[in-house]
Amino acid sequence: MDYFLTEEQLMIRDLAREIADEKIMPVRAELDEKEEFPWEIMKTLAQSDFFGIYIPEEYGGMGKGGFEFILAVEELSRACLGVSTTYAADALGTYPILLFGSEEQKKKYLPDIASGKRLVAFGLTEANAGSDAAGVQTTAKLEGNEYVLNGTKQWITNGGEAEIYTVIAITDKNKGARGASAFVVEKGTPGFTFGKKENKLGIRASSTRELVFENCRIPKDNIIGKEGMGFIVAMKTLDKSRTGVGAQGVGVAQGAFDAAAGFARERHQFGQPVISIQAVQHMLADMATQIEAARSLVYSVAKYVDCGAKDVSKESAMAKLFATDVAMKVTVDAVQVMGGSGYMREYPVEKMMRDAKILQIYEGTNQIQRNVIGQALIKETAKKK
Ligand code: COS
Repeated sequence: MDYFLTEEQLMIRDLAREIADEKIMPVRAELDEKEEFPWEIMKTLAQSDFFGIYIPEEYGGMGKGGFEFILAVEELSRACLGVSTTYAADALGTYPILLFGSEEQKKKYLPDIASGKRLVAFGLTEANAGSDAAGVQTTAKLEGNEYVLNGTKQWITNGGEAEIYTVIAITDKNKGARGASAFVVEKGTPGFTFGKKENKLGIRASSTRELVFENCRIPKDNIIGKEGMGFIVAMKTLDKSRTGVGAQGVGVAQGAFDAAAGFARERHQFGQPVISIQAVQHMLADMATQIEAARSLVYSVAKYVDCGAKDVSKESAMAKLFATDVAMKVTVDAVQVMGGSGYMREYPVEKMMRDAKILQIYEGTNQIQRNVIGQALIKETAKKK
């Protein structure tokens, strides 16, 4: 379907498509097999200014919106979710600085982020906090001109590889959600180390590690926003990033559909290509319809977020929920359409199916998305009374 993209948007999409086809597809199976971090591809993306798409020009970026960013995410995801997760998590880690950072912080960090010189990660999740975003136990205690961080963050995408970390920690444990604050912590700060690299079902090219803080001292000025704003920083960050996860869903689903439809034209059974068999056609028809519906929703919500609407929690949760459930269903069905071949590592769809699962889990499980939507509906219906 034609989404009437502008010339600039088409340029970004087509360049991302070219990188996906030429640089990612040939190596994705090997990156997955070896759990290799895609540094070469990150360098290519940096050379094409992709890390700065949504960063204002005054800080060295392209000055475009989240919509242009998700066009790139979708194309990269068509080829490999491990790679696109690395790229999208960089934006997730950057949003706290972009949305709530001081002018000094923006000047200090955004140019290096926009150029792709320094990779970013977002640290919220812990052993007992993730879905329960207010349950963070890592502490940040003010001592003179420094905050002292103690605690462990779990399952942090880009952990170990990133140089800049935006981290949520508790500054006042008596205040619940209002006792959390957000900080920038740089790799190499004494007292900041990394746990082991996780061995994952999918997105194996991406790095997932613990962040360990042991009396880690950071300058007082590294707080993002004010003390007590950490929960809101995290929520607003996720409101912004979830359309990116939706775009990942659209991309991987499209990649799986393309592989399955191409295969169904080639493989013959009962003396005909399997694509001529109605049972297969119906599966492909459902897959294509679901992908287009997901794309339409994700694009609309991304544009809505870019318009600066005050509260986008419900809409971004809907985009993430719908598109990632579609991604899971479509990738499973792509394996089914391809039968025995789909199950083999020789073909790309078994990896897509393994990769897709994380989309229903990270940046808020799809059960949490339903909670967010449900809570918004309760508020809306109360207003209408
Ligand atoms: N934007 C602005 N404010 C928000 C908000 C948002 N998106 N979501 C919640 N708030 C506010 C609430 O309005 C409330 O304010 P008051 O104290 O003034 O009433 C406060 O924050 C606490 O909200 P709530 O009571 O809803 O908090 P909960 O602890 O019940 O959290 C959800 C609810 C599910 C929304 C939250 O925990 C969440 O999103 N969890 C998932 C987080 C996630 O994605 N984790 C994945 C790891 S990070 S990759």
